[in-house]
Amino acid sequence: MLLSRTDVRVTYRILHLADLHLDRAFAGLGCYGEVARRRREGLRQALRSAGEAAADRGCDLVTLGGDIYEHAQAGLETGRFLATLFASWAPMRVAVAAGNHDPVMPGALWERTEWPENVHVFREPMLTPLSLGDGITLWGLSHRDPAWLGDPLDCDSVGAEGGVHIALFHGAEMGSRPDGKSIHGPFHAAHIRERGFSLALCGHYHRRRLDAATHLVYPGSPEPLTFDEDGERGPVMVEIDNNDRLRMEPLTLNRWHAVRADCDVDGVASAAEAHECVRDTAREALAGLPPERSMLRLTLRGELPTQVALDTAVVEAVAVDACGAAVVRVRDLSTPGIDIAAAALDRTARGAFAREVLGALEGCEDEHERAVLDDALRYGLQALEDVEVGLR
Ligand SMILES: [Mn+2]
Repeated sequence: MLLSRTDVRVTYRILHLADLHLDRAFAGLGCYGEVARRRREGLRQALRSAGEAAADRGCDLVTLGGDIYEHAQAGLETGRFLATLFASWAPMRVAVAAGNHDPVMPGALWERTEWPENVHVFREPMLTPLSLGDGITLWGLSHRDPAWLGDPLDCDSVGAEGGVHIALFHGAEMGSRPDGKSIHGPFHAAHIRERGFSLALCGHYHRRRLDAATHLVYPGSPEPLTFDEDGERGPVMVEIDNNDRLRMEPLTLNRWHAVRADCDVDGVASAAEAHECVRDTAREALAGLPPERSMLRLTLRGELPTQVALDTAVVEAVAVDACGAAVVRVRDLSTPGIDIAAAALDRTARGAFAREVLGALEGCEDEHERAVLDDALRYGLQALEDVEVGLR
């Protein structure tokens, strides 16, 4: 009896992640010592969890879209951690396209570490093919220095001979660049399909983006690295078949949370009243989240009467006490409730001071200089009114 062959596999499963930033210092977040160490261990845990999720879902391949570690901080031990973990994922394959934080340059872990057989590191700064079998080809490239500015999609069209083609690289999609985000590997999403790719698995932008129209995937950073990186995070699961059918599913696996909240201290009568307001805001902001793995940035807003002096460090401690967050950072953007125009009319030293600073402000075009003068006016008028000066 002839058996008809119906078991030809047509679906290929990939778990894609990027921008893990292993060994990050986290000082910019106000994380030091123990908390910073927990955050760094959390990044390693995120990679372990990604591998487990890939295995659970029957993935054939894990793709890494760059910035997996930070070159300046990462040591050989991080290379060993990666090599051991990747080896444990076999028979799943692992494909690496390095980014601007972990470029393939002399001394890079991608160069110094001995990688297990299931790992493929793309080393060229132009898209190079790796056959995945079943007519599917992965094209990857790596940044070779931290300031590479080439266009990853500046290449000939692929796919003239058929098959499914997937691109893997770290780059900045120019049609959707967030304000102020650095340009490393600039490209345009429209070129993905134009160059014959069914899909581009990318890294660089830390916010998740799955674009069904252009077939562009940014998984985002799997754990929040700044206060702006709020919301659900994790790798993206991609299924692609021989007929170019594509399905994308973002996974939410983050264990840490970044939260931003505004606290309105307008017109509070005392520091105690402001602190009460801070407590309420902090508790509300962290509702439902694990406080020991949450980082809160609290912004004070509103007009603060001059007799109320708020010390940022004290406000941070008050918020930590109230909500138990691992990290609280306070930004004081409140304005002093001082009638500056009236103060400038005083026939006192305070009036003379106000006139002097207002005069300097009038002729000042430099933004930084203006901010300094604004602070001088605020602190000076508080001090000369004989109230306690709260530093922000
Ligand atoms: Mn990054």
